[in-house]
Amino acid sequence: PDDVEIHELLKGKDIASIAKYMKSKHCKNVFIMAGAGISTSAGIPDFRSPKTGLYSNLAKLNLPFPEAVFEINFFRKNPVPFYTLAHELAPGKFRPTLTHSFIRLLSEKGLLHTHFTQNIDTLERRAGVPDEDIIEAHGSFATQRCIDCGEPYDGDEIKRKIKGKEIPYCNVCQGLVKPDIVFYGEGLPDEFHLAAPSLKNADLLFVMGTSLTVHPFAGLTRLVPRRCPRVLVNLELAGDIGSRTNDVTILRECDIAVRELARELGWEEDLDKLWEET
Ligand code: CNA
Ligand code: ZN
Repeated sequence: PDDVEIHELLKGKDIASIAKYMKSKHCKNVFIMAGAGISTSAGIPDFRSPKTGLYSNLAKLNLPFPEAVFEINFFRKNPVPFYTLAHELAPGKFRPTLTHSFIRLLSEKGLLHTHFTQNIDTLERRAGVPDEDIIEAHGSFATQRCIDCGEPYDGDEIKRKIKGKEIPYCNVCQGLVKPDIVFYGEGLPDEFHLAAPSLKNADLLFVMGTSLTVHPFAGLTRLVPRRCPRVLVNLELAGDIGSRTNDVTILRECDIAVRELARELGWEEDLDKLWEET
C-alpha cells in the first residue's frame, strides 16, 4: 500500500510532486549525490561542458588528454597542471551556490541523511552543511602527503605553496607532495565505503549536477530501494535515472530547480536567508 501511495504522489513527475512527496510521511531520509554542476554557478567550471569546462581550459596546459590532470603517472612527470587547478580552486575565491544552501536547509529541516559529493571545492562545508553529513567521495584538500614515502605535509605550508604557484616537495625524501584527492585508479576513502550501504534506507535521492560517468561513485544510484524516487537535476540526462517508475528528471539549472522546489515546500524565504548569510 505504501508503494502505491508513493507512486501516486510522484505521478506528476515534476517539482510540485516531489514537494508533495517530501511533505508526506514517507519521506524521512533524503540522500544527495552531487557533482561539479552544483558549483558551476559559483564560477567553478565543470569537467565536461564544452568551452567552459575545466578540461577545455586545461588544454592550455599541454595535457595529453584532460583526465591526465588526475593521473598519478602524469602527475609524477608533470605536477604543474594539477597544482594550477589547485590554485584555481583555492578556498576563498568562490561563494557557495543556492543549491549548496538548499542542501544545508535539508539538513536544518532534519531531512538530510547523507550528502555524497564528488566535488573537491569544499563549498558544501562552507555553506554550513554539517561535516558529519558530508562524504567527500573523491577526497579533499584537507590533508596531503608525499607520494613516495607517505610522510604527511603541513597544511599551512601547502596553502602557501599553492598560493605562490610553487610545487610542494617532501621534507623527508624530496618526493612530490599530493593532497588527498582521489586520482584515477586510486581507491575511494573508507568513509565512502562505510556510508554507501546506508542508501538502502533512502526515501529520496537527489542526483544533482553530475554526468554520472565516474565510477564507483555513479553506482550509488542503484543502491536505493526500487520504490525510492531518484530525482535527477541536471542539464542533461545522466546514468540510468529515468529507468525506474518513480524516477523524476528535471533538466534545468540546479539553482533554478531548488528555488522552485523550496517555493513548493514553503521554504523559499528560509533558503534565501541561509544563502544571504553565507
Ligand atoms: P562532469 O562530468 O563535468 O558533469 C557535470 C554535469 O553537470 C554535466 O552533466 C552538466 O550538464 C551538469 N551541469 C553543469 N552546470 C549545471 C547547472 N548549473 N545545473 C545543473 N546541471 C549542470 O562532472 P562530474 O562531477 O559528474 O564528474 C566527476 C568529476 C569532476 C569528479 O571527480 C570531480 O572531482 C570533478 N570536478 C570537480 C569540480 C569541483 O569540485 N567543483 C569541478 C570540476 C570537476
Ligand atoms: Zn617523502
